[in-house]
Amino acid sequence: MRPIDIKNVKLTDPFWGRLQELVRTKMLPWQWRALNDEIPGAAKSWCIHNFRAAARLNEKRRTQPGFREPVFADPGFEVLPAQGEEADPDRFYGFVFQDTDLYKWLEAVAYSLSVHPDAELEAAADRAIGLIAAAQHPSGYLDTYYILNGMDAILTNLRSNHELYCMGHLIEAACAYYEATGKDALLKAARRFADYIYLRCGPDGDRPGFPGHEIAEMALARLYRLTGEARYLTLARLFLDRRGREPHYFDEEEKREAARRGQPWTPGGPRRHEYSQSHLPVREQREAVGHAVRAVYLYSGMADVAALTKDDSLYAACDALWHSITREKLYITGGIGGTSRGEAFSYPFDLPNDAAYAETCAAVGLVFFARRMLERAPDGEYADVMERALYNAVLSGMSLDGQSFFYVNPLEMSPEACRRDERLSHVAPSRQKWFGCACCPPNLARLIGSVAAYAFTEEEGALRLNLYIACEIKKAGLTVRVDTDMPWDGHVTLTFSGPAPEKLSLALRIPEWTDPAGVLLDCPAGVEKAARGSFVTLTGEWREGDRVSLTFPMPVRVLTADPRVRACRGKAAVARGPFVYCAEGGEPALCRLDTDRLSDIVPTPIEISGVPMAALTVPVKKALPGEALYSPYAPPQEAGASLTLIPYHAWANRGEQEMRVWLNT
Ligand code: FUB
Ligand code: ZN
Repeated sequence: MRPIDIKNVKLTDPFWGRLQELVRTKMLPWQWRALNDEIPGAAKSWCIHNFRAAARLNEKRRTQPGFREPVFADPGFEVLPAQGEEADPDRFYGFVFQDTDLYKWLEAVAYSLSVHPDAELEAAADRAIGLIAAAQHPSGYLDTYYILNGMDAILTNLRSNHELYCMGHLIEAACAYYEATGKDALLKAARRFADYIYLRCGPDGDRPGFPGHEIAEMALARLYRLTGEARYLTLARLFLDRRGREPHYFDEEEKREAARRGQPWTPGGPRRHEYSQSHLPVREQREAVGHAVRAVYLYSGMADVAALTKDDSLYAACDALWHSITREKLYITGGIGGTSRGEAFSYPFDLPNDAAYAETCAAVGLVFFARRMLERAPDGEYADVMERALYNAVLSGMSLDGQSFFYVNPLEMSPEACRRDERLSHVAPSRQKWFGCACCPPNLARLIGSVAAYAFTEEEGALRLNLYIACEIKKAGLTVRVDTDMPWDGHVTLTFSGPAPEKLSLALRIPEWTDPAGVLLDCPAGVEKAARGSFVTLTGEWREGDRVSLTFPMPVRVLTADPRVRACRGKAAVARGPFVYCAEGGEPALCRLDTDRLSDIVPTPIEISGVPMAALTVPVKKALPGEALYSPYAPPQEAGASLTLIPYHAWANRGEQEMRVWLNT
């Protein structure tokens, strides 16, 4: 099955509708200003600056006879103006992958335009696309870092310098923009770049490498689906197949560079290629390792290529990697990446709560991977994990007003520890307006904007609801209206309309957070019901006025972790529906859940930043401060108290306060 075309879905959902409107009216304009370095006090993006500089340079190339190309003198991974110096309008600044911030922004704009025409936004996007096209090198190559710093060094450092990552994001944006608007200027630029890369990195190219930071694989698969051009799929597959082969391409690259500099080559540690998931051929990979964003982007690309080439060995690796993540390396929030060292997966069950990395982009990438696994098989586990990540680790990446962002999403945060503990220097106590490395904010915008493609999958004659989001779905001649009060309560009604009866097989997910025995399903007579894993399938002919109603009990759940997760020993987390809850304020470190009174936990309405949601008040025992640092053991002196828990994604919207997901018991 394939994701639904989001143009066929009209969201009416208060939860996701608010978020999409926030993306359109606040985040996209805010991010546009950020890309133009117009937000006072925020880290500079340099993104538009770089494209402008590259466009000017191209103009000189075209018009100045005897123009001298810049010669690459490695300016580093992040280039900033020297202390006290003015920025040079013709130089590249920022991280090597800075271009991608604009591409992600454009992709998010495309999704927004797909469902909500906005002439002003589209005009701004078209201007940005004009700038991108002007910045493209005459060869088709397009990465402003090298265009400005020296084309002589392109494709010499695939391990680190992100050119193929830039291409991947460009392709994603181009496909989305074409699908949304029918305009092909960006698609042409993306295809020219991809064609150039095919020449250099394809089967007969002189640079037979693969991306150090994945995304090109899934992007090329998308470009192949859109254009039908086989070489894009060939290239995607080559990028997968070349990983983990000896001699290792990245070692060879480094050797060449060392030789050029007249230096000896010394290999890094034996696990050095785990970081980029190139330590083993992809079909032999079984454990999720290395940089977490790269990993889940790779696994998504593997699933795409597996689907397109019917490659079961690739799917087998996807299955194993999925299990490695979900059985051993997944935070309860759906975050991934247990260590800040290399922004990476740690070893199994190493999921520290305060030192968690759990980058927003990694959770976004896990949603990508989950969706692709779900396209292959209606296994509710994929949808459960997708939902867990989406409603928790992804959304915690942004403030409720959409104007500040977390890069790192810990499950426990003490403002004092953040300020004073060097080991937690990667953890921020509050969201930031922007980042020098701003991968996360536009990733959020593009995912929120396309959420319908994750909620609904389809094929001819079949529609699957992975998530329940209020909307109207057009499916052939039918319109299916979904009314629901999810994510806060578990009622769903589907109402059908259409000029003539139509056959449709409808798969509805039974979420893992419900009590399956209590699920109530009511559907028209004559419709066949069948259980398929965690989906119930209703097959029949649907006609005007037909209704299906579903009620999922949404109990408060008190959860525990596998005892091997040392950070969670003796702790419990509280969840309801798709949301994981956290305590914010109230000195949660001093409290323990009063486990005799768990049935007292009931949802109560609360507003945070003007956004209504459900809080949970939990009874706790709160320890009184001791008289000495150490004393002979005696049961702790405690007083009865309560803690107000809020959905995890909504933390840090009320100032800096201690936060924790896992409560003592
Ligand atoms: O390397 C590009 C992006 O920057 C990664 O995906 C993020 O983890 C950040 O390192
Ligand atoms: Zn990120």
